[in-house]
Amino acid sequence: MFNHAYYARLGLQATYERVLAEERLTPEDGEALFACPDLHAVGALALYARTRMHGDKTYFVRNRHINYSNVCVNQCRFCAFRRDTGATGSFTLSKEDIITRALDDGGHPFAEIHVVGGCHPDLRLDWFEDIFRALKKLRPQAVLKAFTVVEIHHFAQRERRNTLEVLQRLKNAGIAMLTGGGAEIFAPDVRKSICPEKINGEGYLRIAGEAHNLGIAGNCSMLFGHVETHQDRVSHLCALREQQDKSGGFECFIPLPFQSKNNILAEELADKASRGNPMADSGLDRLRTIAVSRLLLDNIPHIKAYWVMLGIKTAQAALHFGADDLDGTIMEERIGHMAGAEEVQALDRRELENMIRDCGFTPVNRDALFNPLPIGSDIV
Ligand code: V47
Repeated sequence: MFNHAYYARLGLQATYERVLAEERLTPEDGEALFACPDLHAVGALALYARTRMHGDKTYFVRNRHINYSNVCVNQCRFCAFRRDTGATGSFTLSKEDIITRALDDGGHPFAEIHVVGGCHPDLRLDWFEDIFRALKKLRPQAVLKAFTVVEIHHFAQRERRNTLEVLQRLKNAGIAMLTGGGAEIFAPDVRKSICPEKINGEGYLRIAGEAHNLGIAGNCSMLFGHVETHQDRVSHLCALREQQDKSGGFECFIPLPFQSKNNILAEELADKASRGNPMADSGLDRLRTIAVSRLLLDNIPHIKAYWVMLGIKTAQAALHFGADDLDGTIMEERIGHMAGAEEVQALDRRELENMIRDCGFTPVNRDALFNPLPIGSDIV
């Protein structure tokens, strides 16, 4: 069924030919894939591209997320996590709390320690440097992954330094990788309406490029399913692809479906939905977005099906729609759960492996940088 003639009937003949010839897709291809009525035809192309890159491998990581604080100077309208200093529900962990969480690994070091919070008004860069140095000493095997580009910009502004200096200091303290959050949607009008204080798209990409040039890898992401259009998604993906051509440090792309509880944006959208919002969230839209991401991002090795925000069942289906990574054990997560994510807080290694095998793929235990780890290494 999924042959040349069928794609020609769908108006996707040129796209189909480009995928088979391993040629770069155009933004118009991306938009045609979003408009195509047959989701399976789009998914089949993404599965083809995913299989060419990774065979039947699906990656997972034994990791621990640590949210150091939810106090944040920004007021992103989609965020259910942030609080003002001293507000009900605000928290800031002590250095000791952070280290205790990272060491709570049953004696089997996590392959990734993932540290994010908000743009805190008071916590200084040297406070974090001490923590990362201590963690690196106590768990030299763990890859330290911390902050988004947005926090790098925040430290630079707050401490009157340039972003390169902030990045170099974090690298010296042991950070190997930046996390992928904070990209949201680059389209200036949408960005201004959903996260007005956040650094703009050009700034995001510039700092990501600086990190890559210093040898700090990173992930990248897109927050979708709110007020953006398909065209905004395609432009966002193409901007990431262009940056990757220049600096090459993005390991993985994470499509983050908007979680619609406890945030102002969700309230506004609920109001619109009652009047027939065409962008209303659906599982099928999530799968399609993952597939189009795989097809457009030909130079970013991995696509993550983040089970926390997609839900476990959709994350499993996503492995057939272009994703090749499930993220990991997580242990504790607040950003998605406070915004309505309904999955458990943690999965263990066996559960992740079974999820992958049940879908017909071969699990690969990895570290944060996607280096495969030896079979049988460390059980949690
Ligand atoms: O930066 C916030 C997003 C991000 C909502 O790098 C929301 O491997 C949906 O970036 N609905 C944090 N998304 C999560 C993140 C991440 C997660 C897992 C792995 C990695 C990685 C990165 O979550 C934020 C923001 O973009 N976010 N609120 C919401 N209501």
